[in-house]
Amino acid sequence: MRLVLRSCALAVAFASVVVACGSDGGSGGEAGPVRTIEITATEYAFNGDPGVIDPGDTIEFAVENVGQLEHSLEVLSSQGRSLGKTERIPAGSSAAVTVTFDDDGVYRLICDVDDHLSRGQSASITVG
Ligand SMILES: [Cu+2]
Repeated sequence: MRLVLRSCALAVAFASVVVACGSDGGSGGEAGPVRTIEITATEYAFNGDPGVIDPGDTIEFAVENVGQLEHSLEVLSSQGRSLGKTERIPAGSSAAVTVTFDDDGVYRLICDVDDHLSRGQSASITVG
């Protein structure tokens, strides 16, 4: 019982720190600086160099479709939860999606257009 009470007090203290930081910041964004990673999409692959991504990093994936078909880029957590995705990108066009990686883990980039994922259009990104 004492443990439960103690963890509640900690949670309240942490929440008030977060609120204080938010009101001081003023710039609106709660995450760190955004870094852009350029990705190309084609049939049926993603190419690009994600470099090193640490927990807490906010990444903009700038996706250029250099293939002949529509593609998209969706980021999935290690639990398979969608963290964000671009719209469908016509051939020759570009789109971007911004994702914050909160935790260590292996994340996936997939294309959710038609059967592209089953054709192998995915990549993995290791964070931390
Ligand atoms: Cu695709």
